[in-house]
Amino acid sequence: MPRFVQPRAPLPDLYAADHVLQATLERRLGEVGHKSAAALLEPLAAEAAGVLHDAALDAETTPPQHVPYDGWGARVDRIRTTAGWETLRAAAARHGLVALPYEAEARSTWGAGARIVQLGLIHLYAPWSATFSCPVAMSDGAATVLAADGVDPALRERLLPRLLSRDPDLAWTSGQWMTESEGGSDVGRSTTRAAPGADGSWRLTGEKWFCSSVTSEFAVALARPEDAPEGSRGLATFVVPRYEGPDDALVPDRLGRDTATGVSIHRLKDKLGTRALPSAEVRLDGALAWPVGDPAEPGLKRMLGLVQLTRLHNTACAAAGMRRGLVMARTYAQTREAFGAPLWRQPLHRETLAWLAVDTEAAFALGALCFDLLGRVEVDDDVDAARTLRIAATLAKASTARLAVAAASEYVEAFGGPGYIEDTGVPRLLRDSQVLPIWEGTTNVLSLDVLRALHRDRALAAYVAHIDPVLEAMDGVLPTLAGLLRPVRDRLVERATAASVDPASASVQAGARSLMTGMAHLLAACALGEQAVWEAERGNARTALVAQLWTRRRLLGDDCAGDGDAAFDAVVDGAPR
Ligand code: MFK
Repeated sequence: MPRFVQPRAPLPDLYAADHVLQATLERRLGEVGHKSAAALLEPLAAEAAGVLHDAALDAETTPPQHVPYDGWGARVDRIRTTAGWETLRAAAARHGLVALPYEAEARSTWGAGARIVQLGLIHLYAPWSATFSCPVAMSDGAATVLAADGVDPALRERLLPRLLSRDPDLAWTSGQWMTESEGGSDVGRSTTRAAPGADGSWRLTGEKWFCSSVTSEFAVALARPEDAPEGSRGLATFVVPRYEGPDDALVPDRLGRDTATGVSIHRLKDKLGTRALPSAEVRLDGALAWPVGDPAEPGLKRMLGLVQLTRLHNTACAAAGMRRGLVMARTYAQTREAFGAPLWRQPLHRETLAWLAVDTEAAFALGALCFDLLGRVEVDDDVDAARTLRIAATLAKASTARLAVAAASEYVEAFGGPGYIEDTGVPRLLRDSQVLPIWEGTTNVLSLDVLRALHRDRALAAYVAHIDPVLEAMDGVLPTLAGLLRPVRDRLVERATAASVDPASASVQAGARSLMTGMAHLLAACALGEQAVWEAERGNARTALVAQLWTRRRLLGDDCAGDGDAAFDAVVDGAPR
């Protein structure tokens, strides 16, 4: 009897099959803008499903290695990475994953929408990048920090063109050395010290505990200048070169370069996931550093400019990872038969995938909202967008990371036994998703950040100023959805108002995660609702259905049993309604 082998499910065209991405680009960029964005996104999608997919497999299969000493006993602290990792690095540069939103041509083509095009790039690249998305995120954050006011122009001129280069031989990436073992979330406890030198440079001494992408050419680091006060207000932001010697020497043989004097690597982290990404414990002993801005000004605020960017990337990566799981599970459901029918024709499997698709679309809508706000801040100097982004970035990062972990567990299960087997590539979805709620602020830390934003930064006014016009726009076109959302809005505003009065009280803090989740899910419903109004006006009620399912399930606690199966064609496969 022939041996049964489950047919391998082929990957679809990742751009053509992504109706949500396409509809978002069409609305936010217009027909012409969408067309020029597609010219960039289609080739990347083809690479992601081909050469980058294989490169990621190579990078995952052979994790990076720390080589502390050379054969003669000299301390070298080299990190060996694979050819696959290098391919992913080069692709990120070539496709302008970091560069595009800073480029004059992109800004003149898409205006504030350049950030939406970047979101499309991240969406297609990140899930197939073996987490090269992490150095991409940190480099984008570093570029923003270096471009900000108050930065020494010479430092900016030396580093920014490298971060924004599309030439893989010239392009650099940046790390983010923030975390210390005393102060992971509580960054104010950091103990790394900074001492000024005579030439404008500084020397840093201390221990950095979680330094991802430790092969990057430099890192943005926090340290406390001598005589600065304790706590977060005493910290300042610095750039630390990772390698010794003049900048140009870094280019020909990046990984063979000598580690900078005063920088040493204790070891690489043995992590649950993101295994291709070299994350290290780093010792600084008088390491050379350059201040980013005036080291006498409170530096955490500058660093949080970087962190806000990485939180947005985290959101984009969460949604993109969910999309990857959905694509894989949907194609598997097409090829896998059990109990006499392919999985995708079986009501309970359809129900499961449909709800995952709803969550994926909501996460993507939140990401698109945030990238749109960011673009408007950068290109249009939109002060209102900046206020909304302050709270939206935190809500989006915290809520989508949780959704991504829950979804990844379901995707693994959707494959049955093969989902638990390493060389199917499926378990990695779960392992890699678990980092999303941890780095760049845990769910609880970000929930408390929401309280601080409500109390100190008057974030509720910005939140309401964003939500209310969306609800008004829905009134005429999608009155049922608006009718469902209004009481939710009123209840949440009441809770947020009460919380903002006394954010330090035990009961308010204990309820912070629930408040954060409610506010984030309402924001997502409105992001879906905006898209739904636009589509409904063009005769398609597909996203209205998604928005309504999301609202009933995530905001009203409705079980909605069976509704996912009925909505499968529209929600999962994008059939118009
Ligand atoms: C896939 C892509 C992923 C990318 C991966 C990158 C891997 C990198 C690995 C890592 O480095 S992960 C480590 C990241 N660490 C964190 O995210 C820290 C988490 N902890 C927090 O966010 C805490 O809330 C915080 C450290 C900010 C609390 O410290 P404080 O001293 O209580 O801060 P405070 O007083 O709330 O804020 C200090 C300043 O920052 C204030 O400005 P002023 O000094 O002018 O008053 C705040 O307004 C400002 N600020 C705080 N949170 C902000 C913010 N500004 C904008 N957005 C925020 N969210």
